[in-house]
Amino acid sequence: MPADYNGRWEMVSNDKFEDILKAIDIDFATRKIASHLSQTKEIVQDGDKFETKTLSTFRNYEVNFTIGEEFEEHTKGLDNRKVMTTVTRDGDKLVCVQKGEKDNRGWKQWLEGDMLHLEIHVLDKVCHQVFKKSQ
Ligand code: VL7
Repeated sequence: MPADYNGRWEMVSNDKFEDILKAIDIDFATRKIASHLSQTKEIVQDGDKFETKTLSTFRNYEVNFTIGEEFEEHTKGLDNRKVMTTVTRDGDKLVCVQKGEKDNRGWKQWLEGDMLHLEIHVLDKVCHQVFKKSQ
């Protein structure tokens, strides 16, 4: 059975997030706010289909995808770019590639017990977020 990402996940750590914000040209004032946010992930997974919400007191971001199907992602409220996004599986890991203006952009997500790990990368920068299952 593939990994089950369903549920609500509360951020417990967010290492090097500001490096990512800089790499995607987020302005100083927004970085100062964004880097101190606690994020919550809400994921509804049905087989290969995912509906995801990343929530915070400042901004929310929703993106839905199906494994293996490329789509145009608009990073609305984040860096407001358009990227061509594909999410695939590598075992139980989800591997996302976001083709666009910024090289080597994407993320990897996996589970370890009741923790969800998300590694976000852009250029040579890597951020590691950990979330704990809450519901
Ligand atoms: C989503 C962060 C930050 C601009 C505001 C910060 C608001 C809360 O796509 C993502 O996750 C996947 C995998 O879990 C969803 O399916 C990452 C957060 C990206 C980029 C850019 C800062 C402005 C933080 C939305």
